[in-house]
Amino acid sequence: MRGAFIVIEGLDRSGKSTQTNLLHERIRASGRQVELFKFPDRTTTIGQMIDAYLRSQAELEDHAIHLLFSANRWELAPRIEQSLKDGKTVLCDRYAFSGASFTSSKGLPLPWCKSPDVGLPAPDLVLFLDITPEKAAERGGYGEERYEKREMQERVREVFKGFQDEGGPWVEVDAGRPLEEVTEVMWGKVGPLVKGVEGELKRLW
Ligand code: T5A
Ligand code: NA
Repeated sequence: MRGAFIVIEGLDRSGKSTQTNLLHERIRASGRQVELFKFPDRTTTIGQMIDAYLRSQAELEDHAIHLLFSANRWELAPRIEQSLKDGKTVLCDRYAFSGASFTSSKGLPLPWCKSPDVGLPAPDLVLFLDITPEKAAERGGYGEERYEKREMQERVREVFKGFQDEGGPWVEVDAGRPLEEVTEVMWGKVGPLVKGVEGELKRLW
């Protein structure tokens, strides 16, 4: 048995970080081992460049910033794999699906956007927190960062929906509902995986 790799995706302000933190606590409280990752991880050298870009304090060419987001996942991939080998559940707040969705929504071809992430660990479950851009905009803090604009979020949502149509371990969650209800729906999917999963870790895409 190895740990399960669980990715939480969704539009900006859909509640990913709130729900990922709640799941983290809940798994820990159940006595199981769990590791939390978040992308972008703004603490690394690459992450600091991404942070400056997102806060519009630095300009970067579209391909270049995309490759930095991917490099940020690659630099942490060995830690993700080790945690899974150690039997820990890995929760990941955003991953390569965000990478491909956001950059392709700027107009770059989707196959190109997916290419730098080929070979990264593939999740056993993706929980996609779906919310309308209107509802997301009503939540705190929206509009402060580069991509938090209505038209951009609408395009991103369409690309995310395309991943869902590809099949795979993709579960859509209505994130416009009250916080506790969303948590319960997510726990229903996550709970059965925290004792570990059988089989080799797969690779993207
Ligand atoms: N990006 C990311 C790329 O372009 N390429 C990539 O490869 C990657 C990985 C930053 C940006 O980077 C882009 C995508 C993003 O535009 P980020 O650091 O994850 O990504 O962004 P954050 O600003 O940290 O997070 P989000 O804006 O995405 O918000 P969350 O985590 O979805 O939402 P959360 O939990 O912070 O909640 C937002 C607010 O809503 C409330 C919360 O209390 C909070 O105030 N809330 C609810 N209110 C009512 N009902 C509910 N059910 C609620 N759930 C949460
Ligand atoms: Na977040």
